[in-house]
Amino acid sequence: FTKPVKPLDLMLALDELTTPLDDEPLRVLVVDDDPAAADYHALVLEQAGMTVKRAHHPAEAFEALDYFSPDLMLVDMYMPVCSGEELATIVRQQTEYVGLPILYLSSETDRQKQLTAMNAGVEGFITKPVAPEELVSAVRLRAERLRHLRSLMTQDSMTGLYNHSTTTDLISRALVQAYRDDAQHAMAMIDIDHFKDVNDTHGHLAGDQVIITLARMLKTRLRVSDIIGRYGGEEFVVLLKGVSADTAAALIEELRQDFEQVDFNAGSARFNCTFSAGISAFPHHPSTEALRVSADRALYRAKNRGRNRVAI
Ligand code: GH3
Ligand code: MG
Ligand code: MG
Ligand code: MG
Repeated sequence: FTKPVKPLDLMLALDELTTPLDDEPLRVLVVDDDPAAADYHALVLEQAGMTVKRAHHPAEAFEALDYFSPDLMLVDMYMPVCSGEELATIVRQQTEYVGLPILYLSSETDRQKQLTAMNAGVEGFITKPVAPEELVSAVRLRAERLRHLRSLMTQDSMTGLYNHSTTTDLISRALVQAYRDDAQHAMAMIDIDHFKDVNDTHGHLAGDQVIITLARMLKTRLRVSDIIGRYGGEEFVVLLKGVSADTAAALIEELRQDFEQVDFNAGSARFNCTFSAGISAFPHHPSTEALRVSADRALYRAKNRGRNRVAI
C-alpha cells in the first residue's frame, strides 16, 4: 500500500487564474466646470474605492483621456467652452474611445433635452442631486462591464495570462521604458516537452491541466511586475524585469526543478511533465523581435540537448 501522491488542486488553480489580472481600482474621469460639484462627485466615488481624475475644462478632459486612461467618463451637460454633448461627440469619434462608457450628470430634468443629448452616444443620464449609492452603482456597473470586455480581449481565457498580441505589446512598451531608465531585462521562452505525447497518452483535458498548472506556477513565482504571456498552445513567454540573463536562467531553472516534481492525474494514471526554456537579454538584444529570436534559438538548443533544461 502506497500513499497516493497529492496532485495540485487544479480546479482551485483554474479559479484563481480566471479572475482578472487587472484588479486595480476603477478609474473615473469627472468633467464639470463647477469645481465644487466635481469635488463632491469625485469624493463619493473615491470613498467607494475608485480612482478619480477631475477636469474642469474640455482640454483637460482630453489630456486626461490619454494619460489617465479612464474606465468611465462622467460629464456635466452645461459647460461654458463646450457642452457635454459636444465633448461626448468628439470623444466618440476617436477609435480608441469608442467603447468608453460616458454618463451625463446634470440638473437638466427636461426629458426631451436629455434624450437629445443622448444622441452623442452616451450610456445614460443621471440627474443632480444624485444619492451617493446611486452614483456609485451606476458608475461601477458600466465601468466593470468595460473592464470585463477589455480582459476578454487581452487575456487567454484558459490561463488568465496575457494572450499573444497583448504580451508582445506590453513587452515592446516595457522596452521603450527600459531605454529611458537604462534598465536590463531578460526574456524567457518556455515550451512544455513532448506535449503532444501527453495529449495522446492522457487526453486533452489532462494536457490542459498541465498548461494551467504551469501558468499558475509562473504567475505565483515570478514578480507582479514581470510580463507573463501564453504565447501559443504550450508555449509561454516571460519578460523578467531588471535582471541579467544569468539571474533569469537561475530563476527559471528553480521553476523547472519544481515543475518536474508536480504529479498530474488522468483517471487512475499519474504522470509528470517537464519544460525547456531559452533565455535572452536586453539591451544586448535591443528589440522585442531580437529578444524573441534569441530566446527561441536558446530554446531550440535546450530541446536539442535533451530537453528539461534551461539554455542561454
Ligand atoms: P517538444 O518537446 O519538441 O516541444 O514536443 P511537443 O510535442 O511539445 O511539440 P509540438 O509543438 O509538436 O506539440 C505541441 C502540442 O500541443 C500540439 C497541440 O495539440 C498541443 N496543444 C496546443 N494547445 C493546447 C491546449 O490548449 N491544450 C492541449 N491539451 N493541448 C494543446
Ligand atoms: Mg455646468
Ligand atoms: Mg512542446
Ligand atoms: Mg511548442
